[in-house]
Amino acid sequence: MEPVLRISGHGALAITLNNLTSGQTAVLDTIVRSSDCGAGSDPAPFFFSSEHNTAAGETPPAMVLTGNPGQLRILFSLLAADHRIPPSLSQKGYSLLDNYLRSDYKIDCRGKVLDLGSRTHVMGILNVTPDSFSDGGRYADAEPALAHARDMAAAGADIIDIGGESTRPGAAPLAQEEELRRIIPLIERLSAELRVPISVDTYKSSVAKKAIEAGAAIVNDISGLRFSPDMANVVADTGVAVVIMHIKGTPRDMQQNPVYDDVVGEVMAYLEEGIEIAVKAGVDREKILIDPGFGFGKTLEHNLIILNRLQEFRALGRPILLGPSRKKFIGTVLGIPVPEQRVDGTAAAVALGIERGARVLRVHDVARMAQVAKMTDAIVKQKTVNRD
Ligand code: HH2
Repeated sequence: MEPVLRISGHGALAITLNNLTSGQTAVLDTIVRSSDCGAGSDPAPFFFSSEHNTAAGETPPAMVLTGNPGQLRILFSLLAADHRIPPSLSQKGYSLLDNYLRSDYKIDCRGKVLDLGSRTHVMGILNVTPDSFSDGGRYADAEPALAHARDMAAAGADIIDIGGESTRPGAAPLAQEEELRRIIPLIERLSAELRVPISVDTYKSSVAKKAIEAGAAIVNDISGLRFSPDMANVVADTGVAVVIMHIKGTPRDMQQNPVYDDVVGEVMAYLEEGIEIAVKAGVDREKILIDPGFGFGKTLEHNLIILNRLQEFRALGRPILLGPSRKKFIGTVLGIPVPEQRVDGTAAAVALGIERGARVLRVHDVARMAQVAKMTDAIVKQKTVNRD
């Protein structure tokens, strides 16, 4: 079995290594013990067995390697020079580190460049639907929809995400003609009028194609390019940016007892495969964003684990978009059944998400979440400056 590596932490990082052979573990142990890797005033790197995995029996325990980025780079260079260790291990280690520490993401959306490294960006939600879980019916007509999009742009939205089909739990698929009827005139108007890029929230490649012709610069696909076999080609051929989101099941059945062995590992694997599907079809990797998909085939606990361990998704090397806005998991924790009253809970999820690496927030309450993002950015930036 190939070694599998995971990373987390800031300052001192922790890399979890699964599937190491006992020989590889012994070599790594010797290398770590025999070198402080230029630790200086920092603690020396540490290599140990992860406790919660040692009772597993036949499967070797997960090992954990800790150290600051400089130390870990030195360790991987020592590993690369050791013939007993497969070269893939140190290569994976280097790319894991590079991805995890990367923050200079810039997404070119048909000439409108989103500099995600400079600050957290806000994607304002425009649901042109009669039945969305939070704002269904409010923007179903053209005039209120246009006014809301303009308001969100004025309030600080960096992207307007337009969706014609609700994907709330239990929702049935909508016919393509109706979805197009709802969104295309708005996309035409708003992409011509607003300075911010327009994103289309659809999993249908035929709808995405027409939306791009109408001016959309981003495809936001809740199925991560899986529901429409042609979606990756449409994105590749048109050169637009794409959000690859994780879902388990379909909107209709996704909340019927979703089960995972390892929710973070499985969601990451799905997103990684989605990135490979896109790149294979010819999509520029630099135009891909990833999203763990809050509420899409996840229990309350799954959503909380994902948010708590969001930093691990940075290992995929693509900017993270988060969509916790007003969702049920927030209502469940707070005991608030009305989605519009979940704004403070959304703010908590947004602030913590940014601290753990989210670069784009998909939200209903643009003005308030733009403030939360600005304040959280200021705190997070300060921490980074002090560490340097
Ligand atoms: N959530 C919803 C829809 N699209 N796209 C991304 N990338 N991430 C999300 O979390 C996400 C999404 C569901 O929320 P909403 O659009 O407000 O509701 P509805 O599907 O009922 O229209």
